[in-house]
Amino acid sequence: PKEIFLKDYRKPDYLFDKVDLQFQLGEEKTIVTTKIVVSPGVEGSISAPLVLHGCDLKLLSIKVNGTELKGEEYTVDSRHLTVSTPPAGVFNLEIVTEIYPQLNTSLEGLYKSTGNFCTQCEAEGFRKITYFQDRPDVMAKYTCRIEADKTLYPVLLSNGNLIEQGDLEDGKHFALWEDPFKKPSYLFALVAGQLGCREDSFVTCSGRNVTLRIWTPAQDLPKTAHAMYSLKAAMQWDEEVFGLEYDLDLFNIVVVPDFNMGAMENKSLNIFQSRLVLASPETATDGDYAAILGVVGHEYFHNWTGNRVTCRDWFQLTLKEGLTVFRDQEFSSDLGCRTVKRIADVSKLRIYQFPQDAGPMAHPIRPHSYIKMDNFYTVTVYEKGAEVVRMYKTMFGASGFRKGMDLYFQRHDGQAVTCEDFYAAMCDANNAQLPHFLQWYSQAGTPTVKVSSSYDPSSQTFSLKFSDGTLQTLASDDKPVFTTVLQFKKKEEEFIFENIPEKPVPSLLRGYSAPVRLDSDLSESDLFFLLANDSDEFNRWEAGQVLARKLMLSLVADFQQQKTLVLNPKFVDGLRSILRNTSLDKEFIAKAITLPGQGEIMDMMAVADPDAVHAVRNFIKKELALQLKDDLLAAVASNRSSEAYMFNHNSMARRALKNTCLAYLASLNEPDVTELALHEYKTATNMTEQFAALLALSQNPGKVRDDALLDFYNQWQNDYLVVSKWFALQATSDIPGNVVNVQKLLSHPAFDMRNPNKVYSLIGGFCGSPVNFHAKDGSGYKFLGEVVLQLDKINPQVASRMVSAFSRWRRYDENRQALAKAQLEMIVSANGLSENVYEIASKSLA
Ligand code: DPP
Ligand code: ZN
Repeated sequence: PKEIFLKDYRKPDYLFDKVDLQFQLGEEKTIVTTKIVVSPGVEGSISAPLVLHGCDLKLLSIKVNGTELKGEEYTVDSRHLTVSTPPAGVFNLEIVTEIYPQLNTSLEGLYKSTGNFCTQCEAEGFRKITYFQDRPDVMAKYTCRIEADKTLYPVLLSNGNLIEQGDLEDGKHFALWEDPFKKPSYLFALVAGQLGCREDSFVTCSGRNVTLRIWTPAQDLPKTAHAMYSLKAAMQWDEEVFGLEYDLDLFNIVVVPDFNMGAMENKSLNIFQSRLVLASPETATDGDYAAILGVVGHEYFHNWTGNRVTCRDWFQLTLKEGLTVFRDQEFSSDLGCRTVKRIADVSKLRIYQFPQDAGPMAHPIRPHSYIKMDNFYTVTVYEKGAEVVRMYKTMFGASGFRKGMDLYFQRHDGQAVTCEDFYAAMCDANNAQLPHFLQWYSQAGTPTVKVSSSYDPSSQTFSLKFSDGTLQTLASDDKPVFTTVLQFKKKEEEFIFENIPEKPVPSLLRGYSAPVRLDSDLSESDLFFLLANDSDEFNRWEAGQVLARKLMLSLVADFQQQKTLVLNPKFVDGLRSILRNTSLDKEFIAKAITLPGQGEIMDMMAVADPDAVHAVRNFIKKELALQLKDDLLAAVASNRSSEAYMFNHNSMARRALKNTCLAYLASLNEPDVTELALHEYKTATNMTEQFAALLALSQNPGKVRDDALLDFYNQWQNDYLVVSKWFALQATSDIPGNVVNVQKLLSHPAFDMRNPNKVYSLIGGFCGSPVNFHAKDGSGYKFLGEVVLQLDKINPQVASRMVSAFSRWRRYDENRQALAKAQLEMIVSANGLSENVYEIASKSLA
């Protein structure tokens, strides 16, 4: 396999000015006719060969200026079609290919999902449709004519505006679409099938009336209301916050069950996997509702950050993804609760991105090289990328950030650009220079920043010394003396604060202002003080997490030395007072009493010990449940509600607190709390509460668990999205020896290896349960090794995501290392392995 490097970037030899596509969709095969107006790329270059990408295509014909090329005038191999001496100047290229969407299980290019045709072209799927310069810096105006059977495929969609439609012979019909905006091939989309739509409209700030349609099989239309609400909210928000308006008269969203990614921002024709559109109170949780809001917003926001201004090459992916994640985070914060959203985003970064950045797949937010680009749609490019964008806003303020965005669009609308262009727009708009900031784009790894403080009462000065890192913000205690942004630029820097009458407790890195590990000399009592008093709610939560992490690590050491575990009573008191504090937001309380995940703790150990971490986390959970039982019971009782389901922060916060408390209680596995959980399960009127009760009940092996799981399946067996949750719940379970159950579920009639969502739920879910995936006997590793090879034959992108679970194998003890390594070696040496899986597995072994 060939590795591709950023430093080798060259401009394309040819430009494509206009692309006309014609699809004849059939049951056995599809014929694609591509007409391209080609012009020389670099001025003055003389007839370089025209190299087109292509994959799994059957070439039927190729014409230049209307004349069929002879055999010696072009070459075809499994990846390219090369026209050796194209004419000088502008010419017409016409290529006809035959493809087989019904056999395409990779879900890239054109494929079928439950009888409908759809496409996924990012990053390099367009080359599975036709021969093309399939790279984002080749931007063209497209038309797309679709012909298909009218009964089987009554709805025919592509990007842009519908220009013409009509009937043809033999029961066929056609539709002709034209997209007036230039776009790269990865934003092309086509959908054909039997779909109904929910229609609504939005009037933009300049008075454009936009028709909004969400397409889905007719029976699911009632479940599209929340997605439509989210879309309109996103359109409004982008106008208000960034002055960005939608630019066409039609915006379509199509729902498909089989989709590799979450969703795709194709110009005016977004395609989503069902989970991220379909919701009803009975079938979707608050988490699902929030995810839908965020992702519908995310894909809509790409219309400007991604589509109008796109990436020069795939190394720049974070240019559009980091920025668009940042935008969707802000959108969700503005519509919900900022602190709670920030806590969720930072947790995600810590749980998923930090480990990636410390392992063999570590890469900068702008990678230097890749074998398969699909492998770089990562938490680093997305989530850490969003943190880097957030730092511009921290440094320049909201209005400075907005100025930078305005300048970015003013300079680059209609272009394919780089991360430096974004950086330059931000700096120029603010007349600023950020000399070291570009390092965030080129360096992998999470910086650790050490902070030491000292107070001198005689001179009333307080000093903070930072070493080894990046950027800091600082503020003071509950009656903030002041809040200030300190830019930390050198290897070591000291900041002195004068006229400080008494020793302050610094509240550092407020709102988590830089993606670093903070190693401060704050004492335990400082941290308890911040947990009780910090006026920055994020840092209040953070203080509790720092305490919990320290506590868990020390108990893990006790466990390993077979000492009796004792829970620090101050910690219990701290959480009790949070739980009793009626002035705090309820979802904040839920987050503040939730312990750091097992992965976070393992991440901090020299040798990760899943058994010890699991035992300690369970010990603390039960101990807290025991000691706070009355408060937890009271919280469950007082947070029941008979109101109809509402998607708003207060209702969601109430449910979050109730569900968190119920989970604590059920961990006690005592008859009264089991009874309570069963009661909550049976009386729940929405999925958020029903599923939380099921989760609570399923913590403890036994008949109650088995009955509840069966009951849930029986109730929801006809709803594949709820069934996916049922798979995920069992897959992630900590119950001993769960691999046997998960293995069995692979042959459950509702499971389907070809559906990514089910694979992510069941197999991905299993790998997320440290105690079972890392089982000492290697059973978890063996399970995954076998499944990866099976999956790879069906869908390399999905297989590659699954094999990533092995990547941190060196973090474990020697015995586990040997077992995991054996699986990776078995995978790497398998016949016909995809490049996707090869890249992850071989880099993991390197
Ligand atoms: N569809 C993916 C996303 O929006 C890739 N662009 O992030
Ligand atoms: Zn995106």
